[in-house]
Parts: sequence; C-alpha cells; structure tokens
Amino acid sequence: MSASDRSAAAPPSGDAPDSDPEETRDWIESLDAVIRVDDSSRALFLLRALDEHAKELGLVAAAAPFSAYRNTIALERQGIYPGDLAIEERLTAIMRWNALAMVMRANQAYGELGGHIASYASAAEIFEVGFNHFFHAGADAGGGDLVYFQPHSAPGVYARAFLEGRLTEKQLANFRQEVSGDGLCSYPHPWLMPQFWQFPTGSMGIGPISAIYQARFLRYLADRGIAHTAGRRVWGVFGDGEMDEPESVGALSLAARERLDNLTFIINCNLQRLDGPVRGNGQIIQELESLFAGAGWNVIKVLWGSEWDALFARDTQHALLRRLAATVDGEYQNLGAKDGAYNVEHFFKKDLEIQALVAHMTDGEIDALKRGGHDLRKLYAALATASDHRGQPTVILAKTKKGYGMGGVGESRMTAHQAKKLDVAALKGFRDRFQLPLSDEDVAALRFYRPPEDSRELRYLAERRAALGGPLPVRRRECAPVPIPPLDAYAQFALAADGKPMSTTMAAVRMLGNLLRDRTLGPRIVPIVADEARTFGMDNLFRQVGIYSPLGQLYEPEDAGSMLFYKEARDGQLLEEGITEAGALSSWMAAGTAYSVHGIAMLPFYVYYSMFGFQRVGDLIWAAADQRTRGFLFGATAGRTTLGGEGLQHQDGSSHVAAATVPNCRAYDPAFAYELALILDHGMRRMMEQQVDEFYYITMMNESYAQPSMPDGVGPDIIQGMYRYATHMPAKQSCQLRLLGSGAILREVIAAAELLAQDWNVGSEVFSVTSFAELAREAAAIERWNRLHPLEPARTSHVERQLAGTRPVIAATDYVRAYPQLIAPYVGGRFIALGTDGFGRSDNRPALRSFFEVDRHSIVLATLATLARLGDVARQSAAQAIERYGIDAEAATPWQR
Ligand SMILES: Cc1ncc(C[n+]2csc(CCOP(=O)(O)OP(=O)(O)O)c2C)c(N)n1
Ligand SMILES: [Mg+2]
Repeated sequence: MSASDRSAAAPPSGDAPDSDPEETRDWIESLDAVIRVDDSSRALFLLRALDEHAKELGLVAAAAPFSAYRNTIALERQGIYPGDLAIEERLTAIMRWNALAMVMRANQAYGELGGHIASYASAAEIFEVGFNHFFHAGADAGGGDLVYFQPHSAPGVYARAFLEGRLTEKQLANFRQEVSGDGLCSYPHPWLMPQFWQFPTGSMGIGPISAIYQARFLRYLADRGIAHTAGRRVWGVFGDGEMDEPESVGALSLAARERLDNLTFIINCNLQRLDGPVRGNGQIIQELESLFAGAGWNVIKVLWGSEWDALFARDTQHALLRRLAATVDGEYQNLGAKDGAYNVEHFFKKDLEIQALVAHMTDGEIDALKRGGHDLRKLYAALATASDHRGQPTVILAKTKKGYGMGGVGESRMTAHQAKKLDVAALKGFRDRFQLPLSDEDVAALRFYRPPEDSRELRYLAERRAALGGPLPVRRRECAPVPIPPLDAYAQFALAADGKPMSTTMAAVRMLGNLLRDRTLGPRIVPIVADEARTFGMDNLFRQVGIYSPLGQLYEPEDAGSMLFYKEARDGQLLEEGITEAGALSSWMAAGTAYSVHGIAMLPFYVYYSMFGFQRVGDLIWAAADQRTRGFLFGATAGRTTLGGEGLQHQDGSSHVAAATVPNCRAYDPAFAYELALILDHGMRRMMEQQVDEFYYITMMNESYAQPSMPDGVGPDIIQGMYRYATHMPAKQSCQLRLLGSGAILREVIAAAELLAQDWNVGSEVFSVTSFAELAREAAAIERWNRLHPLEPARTSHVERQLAGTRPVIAATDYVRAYPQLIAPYVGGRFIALGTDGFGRSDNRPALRSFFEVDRHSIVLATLATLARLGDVARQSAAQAIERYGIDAEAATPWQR
C-alpha cells in the first residue's frame, strides 16, 4: 500500500474517540499535500522522523501490526490485466465443473470415497491466475517453479490437466480409485503418481514448512555453485485453517531472515476450516497479517474484488472501511451465505453513511460484490507484485468464499467442507451461474466437459502454458547417477578395526568426513544437524566444509584461533538448522529429492537424536517417503540403555518399530563399525547409482567399545539383516541354541554366550542382527509367495535359513520387544525377545541394562529358563543363575515402573 492510500484508507487509530477531528484532518491533509507535491518516500521519511521524535519524548505508539481491512494494492497501482479475462473465466468455470463432477461421481458410484468440492471452489481463481500467468515450468524439468498445492484442492489440478490433455476422462472417472491402476490419488502423492505430483502436502502443515526449506535449498544450491536457481520460485497455496499447524508457521522467520524473495505463499482465506470458521470471533486475515509481518514477510492483502473499487472511492469518511474492519469472520461467513437483500438489511443499512454509499445499487448488484480472491485482476496484481518484490518472502492473503458457486448446499455454509452431494437443481444452478455449456442431461449425468481441441479456450490454455515453459506439475524420476567411491577409500579403518575402541557414531562421522573429501561425491553430500553437531562429534565439519549462511560470516568467531572454529560461509556445506527437527527434516527432504526437483542428485545425511526423529517428526518422514526422498537418517545417541544419563524423554526404544512401518525406509541397527560401513556403501549405491527410491535409517551409538575387524564373507548377510558372528561349543555341551543381538546389546549377547559356555555348559551360535525389519520384510514376502504358489517348491527366507530347525532363539535389543518380535513368525524354535519396554530413566549403562533385563545376566537367565522349560537343562540352573547374578526376582516388571 502506498503512503497516499494508506493515509486515505486507515481509520483513525483504534477505537479511541477523536477529541479534535479538525486537528486530525489538518495533520492528514498535510501528509496528503506532501505526497501530492513530493512522493510517498518523502512522506514515509516524515512519518519515521515523527515516530522517532515521539519515542524520544517517551510517546510509544502501540501501532497495530496490521493495516486497514482493504486491499494492499491500490487501484491506481493495479496495472492492466495481461490475459483474456473472458476466456480465463470460462476456463475457470469449466475446471470448477470437472472438479466437482469428479468428486461427486466418485461418491455416487462407490459410496464413501470422500473428496472435497468447496475448497477448490474457493481457490479456483487463485490456481488459474497462477497457472495462466505465473507458475513457470522448466522446459527441461530441471528449471521452473515449484508449486505446493493445497492437498484437498487436487481435483482442480486434475481438472486442469484433463483440459490440457494430460489426464484422460477415464482417469478423472477413477478419482480416488487407485487400486485397479488407472486412477487418481486423493491428494498429491508422488509415490502414487510419480510422474505427476512433486510434493506431498496431504498432512496439513507439511506443505508450508517444506516450501520454505525448498526455497532455501534453491539458494543453497546456487550459493554452492551446484545449480543455477535464480529466477526459480517456490509457490505455496495453502488454507487459512492450515496455518494453525505449528509446522505452517514454525519456519516463517527463517524465510525472512534468509531473505527468501523466491518464495510466495498464497493463503486462501475462505475464513473456514473443516468444522466451521477459522476465527469466528476474530479476523484470520488480520491475525495472519500481524504474524507474517512480525516474522518479516511482505504481506499483500487481496480482500475485495473490483466491484468494490467505486464504493471505496466514495467512502471518503471511511465509514464503510470502519464497518468492514469491525466485522468478525463469523459474520462475514453468515453474510457470505446470504443473498443481496439480506446483506443490505444486515450490513449496509446498519449505518446511514454506508447506506447512502449503496443507495443506487440493486440487491443483485450488492450480491455481485465479489471477494478479492475471486477477482482475477486483483489476484494478478498481487502475484505480480510478489514476484517483483525483493529482499523478503511474500504472503498473499486472498479473501474468498468457501464453496464459491455451490449455492445453498455449500457457499459459506458451516458444512461446506464436507458437502459432496448437490442435487440436480443445485447442479443446474451451478451451471447457470458459471454459464457452462452443458445440457440438462449432461448436468444430471455429471458429464465431464472438455471443449473441442481447436476451441479458443483450449488453444488459449495451451498457449499460456507453452509461454510458461510447459505443463505443471510434472515430476521427473531420474537423473545422472553419481559414482560412489570404493569402501576402502573411506572406511578402511572400520573394515580392519582390529579391536580399536570407537563408538559407531565416531565411525560414522569419520566415514562422512572422508566421503566429503571425495571429489565427485563429496560436493553432493549435504550434512544436516539440528544443533547437535558437537554432541555427535561432528564439530570438525564446521571447519572442514563450513556452515551454510547466505550472509557469509559477519563477525569474528570467538574460537577463530582454534582448529575447528565455527566457520559460517556462503558456500558452506553443512546445514546447521538450529533446534528444529521439523526444519532439518524439511531440508533433508529438499536435498534428498534434488535428483527429481533439480535433476541433480544430492545425498543428505541428517544426524540427530534418534528419539527426536520418528517419534517427533514421524509424519514428515512419512511425507519424505511419499516424496521418494533418497538419503540417510542417522539416529544418533540411540538405544534406550545406551544413552545413559539423559533419561525418559531422550532414550529411544521405539524408533526401529516406527521405521519398520515405512515401506521404503530401510532401517538398520548395526553393532560394529564395519557393519555400518557396508550398509552405507550399499545404501549409497542403491540410491545414487541405481536410483532406487528408498532411504536409510541407521541408529548409531555413543558407547565406545572395541571394534572387531570384519570377518570374511559376511557382507551380503549384513545387508540381508543377520549373520553368524560366533559359535560356542563347550566340551561337555548340554545343548545348543541361538542368541540374537543387535546394536550395542549385541555385546551383551556375546558376553552372555561366553558365560553360558563357561559356567553352564550351554553352547550357542551368536548372530548379529543388523535389521529385524529387513529380515521380517523378506520373510513375509516369501511366506506370501509360498501361499500364492502352493504347488511350487517352497522358498525359504534368509532368517529361516539362518535359524533352521527348532532350537530355541533368544533375541535381545536396546528397543522394545516388538522390534525383535518382527521375525518371530519365521523362527521354528521357541522364540524369546528381550527388550526395553517401559519409560527410560537416567543411570549408567550397566544399571539400565540390568533394569530393563537386557544385560548379559538377564540374557543368561532367559536362556536357562527357556531351556529348563524345554527340559534341556535342570530347573535348578535358572534358580542358581538368579542367585549367582543377584537378580531381584520380585522386582516389578520394568514397564510398570
Ligand atoms: C495434519 C492434518 N490434520 C487434519 C487434516 C484433515 N483436514 C483436511 S482439510 C482440513 C480443513 C482445512 O481447512 P483450510 O486449511 O482452511 O482449507 P480450506 O479447505 O478451507 O481451503 C482438515 C482439518 C489433515 N489433512 N491433516
Ligand atoms: Mg479455509
């Protein structure tokens, strides 16, 4: 808003009565005069000078953090609409219809398939202005803009792709019917439509935070000289209700701080969410304006359509503006649902001055006063201004009506969000309102409408997209592979560790440091931390690769003299996100999908506190999986008993169970550095060379212990999930069984096997299980295959081969029992799982392992008790073990304590 229209529009401050209106007018007229004679910058200078002087005098004006309840862009600055309004309106109407028909047909045919009509109905103009004039597609798919679409407005995007000839009528008819093949998914899901959707937004809040970090990642790529991203823009079209999600607003300040003027949010302020108004008793637009402006964003409000311009021009005393500013959203919604006559009666007639303003208008004309978000011209001006704005991200707050055009069934109705059934009369009303060329029969049959190929509409549509570089969204699936260095180039120390003590975290960080030095792969690596680099011993990377900052380093770091000084640099490689796991995960997603979004494969390593991953930001990980992110998640300080002192909120005993539920997440809990090295090598080759859409979750421990060298021939088994680590055959062996361990608890299992052999004459095979989840996945798939092929020779899984026979199996991990139990159905013998179910707590590792009964003595006891029940050893053995090891048999179960 320019200074002149701000002064003309803003009602005098707040609700305070004006004790001297004449004096007020003098001041305002003086300002007007300055603007007339000079320009708005002079006026702004004067205002600032006045403000400073007032502060010196001790007068602190509590200025409202929001502007008047009107359009930010004044009519004079609106510019000329460059498109053909009539054709665009017709196209918008057709898309509205097809989107509506798609949802209704899915529901008519199959009952409760769901789908939404009212949201896209309110967003159609926003989408169309974007599609016709702003959303650039990269001709080579490596460039172009990135658009995050509001998920439940997907039918509108499909409707457009149908007109563009990119989707068939059959696909539209199969909206939300994906299982048989040619269907369209409910919301944007790259997993399900990998050539179409780029960004999953279905879970509210994930779109906004991902869009911010995506815009930041564009800058990162450019600043590091990896890709030219100037001119590319991230657009996010989101709902006003969605802005209540913490993720939606949690990264606003980052966007402003990093001056992401390549980012525009368009918030469809239809004032409603699912259940009702977003802020019935307030004004969501004003609230969002304060929030975004406070965070440092450029805010553009698009509240009123062109029909209002003449009214505002005559509203010299701001009577109308004042009334609009004083109307709460619940009332706007109510007025929006009612006709012109009701609006005249209940709004315009409430004030004599306002009544005079509209005295010449008919009820029909009043009814036709549109909200700004339905006016292509107003929207165009806003998007154009946003595109030109420098130094800040922009948010466009577009006021719309939910269910626009749905009439009595949906328009501004409380129930609009869920409305999916329009009767024939309502459908005809919709057709008439948008002047759709549909017969009564077409309407009743909900026929999709596509104008002839050579119609002006379709030609216009094609021309506009051609001018903007092609269709959108389009997702690419592959890019040039990146060669991975040989294992011994970066992990020799782990393969031949020879008993050297080291934690797996240390080993991982060392491998990462080495990989970063690789000339080809190194620059593609994106190390990411959320303020825990020092915790994991990664602070050497500060100096080695630098911390990314678009500003470089504007200060002398306190530790400048040290070898590992805190180096921020414009071409820094490490993303130090601060304490935001959601932000770090969003960066990881942006980097891990660069192969698709930018055509350049990047390899992100996000290293974090394992408890604050799947548990804290699991939904973002789920979205990353949907988005086909390739990269590594390193869950550090892992294990409920291995992270000693940190206690209940920090000790992770469950992330492997959650990870096992993400279909394309391959999760490992390695015990030894060489295992880690092999998994790393395998994962890198799969993702970077073979372009497989999967990601790797690896837990790493901070316990330092002797690292053995890699035995021969175990490589493939490590990747499959288990291998035999040791065999104990005592001379007077009474029986034999299998002991399974993973992560840090493998060492307890190894020790238990030794005790069993020495003290109890029990022989055992010890297996290191790198992944119960991978074992279970393969075994389940083979079981299924056997079920479906009853006449073929049965196949066996890796776990069945390794644990053939019926000897008992005792498994212990640092995670809840449910984790090792994943393989229970495929084990022939009796299967006992020991785990860390319950709340963690602070203590040293031996105390915690004894408490959770995953220490060597508990493993020995579990083994003897199992063998005793099977009659393989005497029952006294178990009793003796309890006594010998000082086990408190009457202690309450750990998960009840
Ligand atoms: C995390 C999450 N919670 C709840 C939902 C269910 N949901 C989908 S749309 C919606 C209402 C959205 O309102 P708004 O953002 O205002 O969008 P509108 O439809 O009004 O444009 C809700 C609650 C969801 N998709 N994701
Ligand atoms: Mg809404």
